[in-house]
Amino acid sequence: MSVNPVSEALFERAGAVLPGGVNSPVRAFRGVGGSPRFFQRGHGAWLVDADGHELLDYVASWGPLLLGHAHPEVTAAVQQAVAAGTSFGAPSAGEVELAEQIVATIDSVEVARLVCSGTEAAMAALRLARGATGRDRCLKFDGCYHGHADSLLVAAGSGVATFGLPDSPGVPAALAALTHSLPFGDLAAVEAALTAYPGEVACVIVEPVAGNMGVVDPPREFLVGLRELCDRHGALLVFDEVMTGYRVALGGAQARAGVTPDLTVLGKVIGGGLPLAAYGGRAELMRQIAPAGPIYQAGTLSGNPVAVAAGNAMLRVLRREDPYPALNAATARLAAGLREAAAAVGVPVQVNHAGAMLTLFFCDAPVTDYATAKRSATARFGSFFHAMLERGVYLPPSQFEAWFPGTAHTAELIDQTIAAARDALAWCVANDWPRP
Ligand code: KE4
Repeated sequence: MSVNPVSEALFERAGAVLPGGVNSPVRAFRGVGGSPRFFQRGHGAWLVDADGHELLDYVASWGPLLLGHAHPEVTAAVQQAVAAGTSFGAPSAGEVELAEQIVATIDSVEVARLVCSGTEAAMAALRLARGATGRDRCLKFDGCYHGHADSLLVAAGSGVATFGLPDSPGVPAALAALTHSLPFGDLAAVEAALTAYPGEVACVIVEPVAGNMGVVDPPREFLVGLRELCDRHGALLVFDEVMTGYRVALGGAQARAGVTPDLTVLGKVIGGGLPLAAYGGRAELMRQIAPAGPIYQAGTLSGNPVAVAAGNAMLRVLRREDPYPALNAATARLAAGLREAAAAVGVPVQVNHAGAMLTLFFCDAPVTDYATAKRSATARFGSFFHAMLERGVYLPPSQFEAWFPGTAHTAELIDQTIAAARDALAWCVANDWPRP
């Protein structure tokens, strides 16, 4: 007898009308097995699934909900905005305020453009880099994800400086060949690629703290080195801070590292859970974007008044309350507790964290890039994921994702999570890591 009959029935229906029954692949539980939970509401650090189970949520809508579900100020701002209409297709004061808040908090951004998703923002930043430099190639890193635009859905080629290969059917090989995917953290590989294609590389795009291979916080020297190499070779440095922006620090990973990119991609937190993202940088670069300049980018719902109301409320709270010292301490406490819980049952794990993002890897050696991340025992993660779910804790359903603590994860809830992990790990070991 299923304990999730409503979720399972909904998933059955969804499968008939949605690819894989979901609107984004990672939600389908393919990485952990079993049938995904459907949810009906959230409050604070909690989600309530379709069958009424309350779950302690570490997905946080994949990062946006740094202030938890249904934060009163965000909810009130959205309710007030939506009562005035859902969209004008014309400028509104809220989008000016949000751009001003971004400029006031992300030092490298003088001008920003609002869009609806991180994919859109990264795609536009890449087009701007190509248009501004007159160059076509770009460099990215294995394990970093920048949304699903064709030029960024590219896997590493065989050699360090060889062409990228499509990472999905439908991505033209000729386009993928203009993107080179290199080992994360490998400055020599970056220099080799820049040297192999002199004057051809428009930009280097990087997650300054990786979250999409699981969390990998590179040495600061890596980011400093990218800055120096980009300057030496005339390429633009693009920080994809969709995940790290306003999560690892108010000023993003760039403030935390003290490294200034030419362009910054933002999303998630700045939308407070609504479809909103942005890209920005120096005025002389951004003013090349239409209609100020010739590089085209547009969007029906860009700067949507309801979405920017959520974003403005989020950033007002973050700038007023400075939750980052407490968020960093809570995440570090969770990391230490998870390490102790695993050690208590003799399970080798690596727990990487930065700011308010964390990943527990079932791996016996440090995880410093995608190659080492892929050494993780993903089957063990699947067992652990379900054991935690049964103990009321909802983790991201993939070994290669980040957990997202927020301001609603109190010390008591962090301790509750650690206790659940201790019990779940012991159960997994005693039952030889069962699959769902
Ligand atoms: P969206 O298009 O999903 O809004 O943003 C794409 C994106 C860009 N850059 C970074 C660093 C990102 O992490 C993302 C999206 N992150 C994933 C989670 N790893 C979103 C979850 C999903 O795909 O459903």
